[in-house]
Amino acid sequence: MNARPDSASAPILLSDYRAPAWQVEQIELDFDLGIDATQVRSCLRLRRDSTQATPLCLDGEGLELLTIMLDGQLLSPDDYRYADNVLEIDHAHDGSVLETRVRLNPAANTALEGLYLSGPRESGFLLTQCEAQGFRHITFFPDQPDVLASYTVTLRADRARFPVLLAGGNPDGAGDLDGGRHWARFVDPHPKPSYLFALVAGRLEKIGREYVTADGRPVQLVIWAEADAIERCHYAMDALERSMRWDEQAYGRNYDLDVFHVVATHDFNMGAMENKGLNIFNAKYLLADPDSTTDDEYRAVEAVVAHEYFHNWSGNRVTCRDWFQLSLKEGLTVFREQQFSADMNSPALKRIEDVALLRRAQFPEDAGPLAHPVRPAEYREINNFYTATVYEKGSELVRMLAGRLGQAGFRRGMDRYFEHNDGHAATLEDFLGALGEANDIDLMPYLAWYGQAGTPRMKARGHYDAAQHSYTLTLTQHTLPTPGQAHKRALPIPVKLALFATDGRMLPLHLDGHSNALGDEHVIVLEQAEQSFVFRNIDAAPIPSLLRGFSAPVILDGDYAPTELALLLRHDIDGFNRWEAAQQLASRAYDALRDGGDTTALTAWCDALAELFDDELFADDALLADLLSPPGEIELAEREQVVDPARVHALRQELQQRLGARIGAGPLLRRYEALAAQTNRQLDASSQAQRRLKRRVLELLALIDAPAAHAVAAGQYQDAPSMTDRLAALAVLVRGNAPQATLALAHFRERYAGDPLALDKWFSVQTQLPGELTLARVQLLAGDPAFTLKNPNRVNALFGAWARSNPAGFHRADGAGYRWLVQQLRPLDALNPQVAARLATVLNGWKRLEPVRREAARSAISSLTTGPELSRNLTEIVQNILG
Ligand code: 0A1
Ligand code: ZN
Repeated sequence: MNARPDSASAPILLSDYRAPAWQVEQIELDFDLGIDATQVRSCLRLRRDSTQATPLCLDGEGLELLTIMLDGQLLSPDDYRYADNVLEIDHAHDGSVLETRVRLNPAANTALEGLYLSGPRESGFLLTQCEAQGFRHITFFPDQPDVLASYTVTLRADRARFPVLLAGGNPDGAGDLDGGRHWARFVDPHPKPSYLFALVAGRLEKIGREYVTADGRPVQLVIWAEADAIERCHYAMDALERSMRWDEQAYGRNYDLDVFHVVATHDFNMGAMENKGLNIFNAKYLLADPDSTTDDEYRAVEAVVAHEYFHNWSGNRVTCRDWFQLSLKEGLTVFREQQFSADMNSPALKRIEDVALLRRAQFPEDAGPLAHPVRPAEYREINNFYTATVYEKGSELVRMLAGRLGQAGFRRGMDRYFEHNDGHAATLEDFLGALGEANDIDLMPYLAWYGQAGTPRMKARGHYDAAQHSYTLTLTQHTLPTPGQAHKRALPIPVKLALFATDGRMLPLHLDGHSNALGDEHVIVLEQAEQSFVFRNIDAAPIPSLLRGFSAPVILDGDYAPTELALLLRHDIDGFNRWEAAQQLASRAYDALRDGGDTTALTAWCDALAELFDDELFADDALLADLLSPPGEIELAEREQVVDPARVHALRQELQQRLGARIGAGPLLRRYEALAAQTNRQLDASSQAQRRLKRRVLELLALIDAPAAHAVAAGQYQDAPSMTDRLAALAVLVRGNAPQATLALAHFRERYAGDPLALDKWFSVQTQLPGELTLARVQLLAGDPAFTLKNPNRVNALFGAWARSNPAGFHRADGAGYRWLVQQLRPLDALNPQVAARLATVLNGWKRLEPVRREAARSAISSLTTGPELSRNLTEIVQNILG
């Protein structure tokens, strides 16, 4: 239903939750599949909660109702009402069987929610997306996650047009029908909520593998894709097998059906979907080969395959009571994936990558008008709440709990959580309760984290008392108000710490209140607004290494001298905190450039990194690449009261120039050549690390000797054996507006014309043109024949990459960027409200822009509040952003 921004529908409140009056014990679904017309017959066996007098109400959106039968009787319109997306039926009782028939038009479904067509009508295939509320676009049903039913699904279709028929659950027969048609049936033995239903039908190829679970169940693993992509699914198959083994070993969780299907589509609103037994993936997170996939994308494929697989327990076997509990499955599953990826790759690099994402995507969300708690108290459109806060901050909260319990305790708690809630729709209280009870610890104080928006700011101040040989660490916390939450409370903040002597040694910790020595690393918990911790037997003022491994999602003000940060950067053995010291030092160097005057931090940052760069004993190329990267423009902007994105960009460029100059063009070039001599397309850690450092070295070189770097990049582009090297070179050419860029872009376009995922990169990379040049290029690309608003990946590759990854290019002082983006939002919203609403969130930070841009952004966003109606999705985002 459409709504005007000024007449928004009433919000849904967590406090209004009531257990459903009607349950569905069993659902039989019959699909008669066609591209323009699909008929769905659904048969529900109902259970009524006798304590509630509520009439039977089923959700249904955009359904063409054909017939309704209740207990074998055809209903007349007097017996039901279908209005405002609710079907209300009279005379149903406990044990009633309700049969409805509806007709759908999948080809007309551009919102990609419910049943839709992926690809051209002649050759594309049909598929479903039901989370969060897509099932109501398929049939009438109480479409909420606390209604768990057993599914029997029968698909019928023309055999030539739809040779492959799939649904979730185990196969339960298939055969021919008259007239060139065929059928297939699937039965899911595990009751599930409607959002986990899925079907797929069309011409698809497969790769398969047999897997035997730790408890001895043989499982057919099958990945399906269109013919031109199927050979690019082998990496995902390996990743799936690794994920299944890991979940058995790390959590004792076995797979529970005889088949596990995975399908790739190019038309998908999100990353992937964990439908029971039939995962559906955005092709971007499933297909991989060295010629078209970068190293970062390989890791993303592995992570998303694992994430969806892990949902089988954290989400499917134990699901959510209501959508407010979304982080119960998402935060937990992100955390499980992060653990898995850390085990498969480098733990330090994974942590750096995840924290960088948190800071880039979640901290700004938490600091702006869209801030919301990990468990929101209200929403209007649930699809707007698949956010970095629910996912990434949600994962950080699980990490804190896991840290509090220790490895064995967390496993004990998770075992209890899965056992006690298996087959149920649970809440965050159930989760914290199970973890706590299994360990005899009250974890309920951590619930406050789930209900409070905003990133806590923690200050640390140290005082050394030479006479007492003691060091007092005083921690304070404060969280700024967020929309609807003026007053914040103190949260339990676990701070993992170590103390370093000035020679780089870690000191043994003797903390007041603890009789025994604590080793050289310990977790203290800040529970109040201010608390002090006293360490004894300390012979000289130490340097604290705080929040090791990023033990809590807070913003730390550590009051360090630049030399202290430089010491941690050299000596900390916690890889994450080493990087963190470099980030802090770079931020201070940035402040120095911005404010003029004292350049101690800038010098300390450059010197420390130049020393590491030259240190032949420092062998971790990937970590070195990350150490050499200052915080991104979005993170640096978060430090400013008033943001001028062009100035942030210029200062960050200057910062990197200073670093490049300090290391020197000669050493950079020599290092580049040494790394380039090892070039290959292997995926092992050291080959990936070599490519990562090579890219960083080339980027630094481009800032101090552009002609030399561009010549090198042009050569690298031509000779690159992998997409990682090719795209890195192309990005350097485009960002530097190098003369060689034109030819390389033309070559790339031609070479990858038939590969949508590679073509997305061609669109994205050009959004990185510097400054004023960007908008004209983005406009030109929007008119390219390969551009379409109908494909979410393409929209994100162009508009998303422009607005998110090139702030200086997007935030033009004349406001032309905002006006043009807003113009695109209207037609996009008419096609696909989810994608439009998500894209609109790029304007989240407008209130902190400098006055000229702020006014331009406000006026552009406000223009959406008049004129033709917007979707509920976009309406909610626009209203909240305007505040
Ligand atoms: N549960 C999926 C994410 C997802 C959410 C909504 C979707 O459609 C609107 C699709 C996917 C996950 O966490 O992977
Ligand atoms: Zn998920």
